[in-house]
This record gives sequence, structure tokens and C-alpha cells, in this order.
Amino acid sequence: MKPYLSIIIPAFNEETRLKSSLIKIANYLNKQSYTYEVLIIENGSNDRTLEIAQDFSYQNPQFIAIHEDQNGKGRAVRRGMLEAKGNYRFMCDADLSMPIEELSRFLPPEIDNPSIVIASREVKDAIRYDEPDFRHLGGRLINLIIRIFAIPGIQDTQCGFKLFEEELAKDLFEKQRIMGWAMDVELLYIANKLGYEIIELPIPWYFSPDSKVSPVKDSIQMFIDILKIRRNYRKGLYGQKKI
Ligand SMILES: Nc1nc2c(ncn2[C@@H]2O[C@H](COP(=O)(O)OP(=O)(O)O)[C@@H](O)[C@H]2O)c(=O)[nH]1
Ligand SMILES: [Mg+2]
Repeated sequence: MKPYLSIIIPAFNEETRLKSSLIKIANYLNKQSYTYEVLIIENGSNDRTLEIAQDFSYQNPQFIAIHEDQNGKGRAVRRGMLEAKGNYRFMCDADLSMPIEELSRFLPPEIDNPSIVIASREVKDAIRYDEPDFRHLGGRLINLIIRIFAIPGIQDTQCGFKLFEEELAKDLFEKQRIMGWAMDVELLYIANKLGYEIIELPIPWYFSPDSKVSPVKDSIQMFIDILKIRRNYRKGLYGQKKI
């Protein structure tokens, strides 16, 4: 049966954080009146992430554990988004830096016909808990670069909660070419250029010290990827709006 909601969780070396997040997500979803599936997409891990996801999925049939052979967060999310079947497809980090209870704010009836809804740690009423100043400053610097070179209006492209309506998810993730961390920038860049509406929701966000981001290496890669995204657009590789 086609579920109403698909949750897509990219997971890389998450053996310490994944299980407790899956339990919280299952408890929350089992209280909702809609149907759902949860896809956990693991790649590149050298710990027990995949086994943990598989064990959980044996006991919870709506949870599906997938191993992807090639690396990259962007590749994992893309695979999940395109294999999912839900009317709405929600990307969710394995560490649940934001409470899963916030999910209802992304969906009807709270939002009429949502197309793209992204959590933001920077719009009015958002709260960041426990984040070291240097991490916040680094994040703001990267966002400044993203706003200058890619997407003018968006204050936070990198937050882990993002909702896509089914047809839009298919259109955007088919077009996606960046398979690493800059995937969020590319998707929002394409959405912006094609004229899809993007709603930003303020979110309470809890800093998790166990980040997989490497500040220097990933920032340099982000900049290289932004240049690639601009070049792809100039070459017409992102095509036309489909819906
Ligand atoms: N599948 C997959 N997931 C990844 C990869 N890199 C990061 N992730 C996941 O992306 C999410 C965000 O990572 P996290 O370290 O929490 O980033 P931060 O919150 O931005 O510091 C987590 O669910 C990670 O497991 C990857 O290469 N492959
Ligand atoms: Mg995180």
C-alpha cells in the first residue's frame, strides 16, 4: 500500500545514535493516524550501523534498511527519496538534533499543500541549544557564501529536516548531481531556479557533538560543489520545471 509519509534517514557510522532515534521515531509515528514507511540508507560505514538498522527493521516492518554501495550523504538521500513511495517524503538526520514531534508542523493540516518545507535554525523564533560559538560562526560563514554564490534568500540550507511533496521529490532528486554534503544546496538551488515555493520553518535545534562534518575539508568541498552547481545550471543540466 502507498504510505502517506516516507521518512528518509541517511546513516553513516551511526552505531551510537541510530537505535535510540529509531525508537523515538517509531513511538511517534505509531501514535499518528496516517500510514508511513521509514527508509534508513547506510553507506560507507565501518561500524554496526547497517546491522542495527536491519535488526530494527526485522521487528518493525514499516522500517526498511538499505545499504548503498557508493559513498556520500547526497547519494544516500537521493536513493531513499527515489525508492520511497509516500505522498510526502521527509529527510531526517539520524541524530534527531530536532525533536521528531516537530514533524507535524511540516504537514497538512498545519500547512496546506506543502511543496518544499525546510527547517531553519536562523529564521525568527528558531532556537539553537548548546552550539559552540565557533561552530555557529563557521556555519554562518558558509551560509554567507551560499547566499552570495547560490541561493540569495535562504538563511539555513543545511538543517536536517526537509519535507518534499512526492512529485517534487521525484523531479528534484532525478536532477540531483552532487552526492556529498552540498546536496541540500543543489536541491534548493534547483527548486529556487525552477520557481518552486520553499517554506522555512523555525525549529528548536540541539547541537550534537558527534558530528560527521569535517569543518575545513567539507567547507572547501562545499565551495567547489557550489561552483559545479552554477556550471551545471549554465549548461542547462537542470532542465525545466515539470509540475
Ligand atoms: N548515508 C550516509 N549518511 C551520512 C553521510 N554523511 C553524513 N551522513 C548522515 O547525515 C546526517 C547528518 O550528519 P551529522 O553528522 O549529524 O551532521 P551535522 O548535524 O550537520 O553535524 C546523519 O544522519 C549522518 O549519519 C554519508 O556519507 N552517508
Ligand atoms: Mg547532526
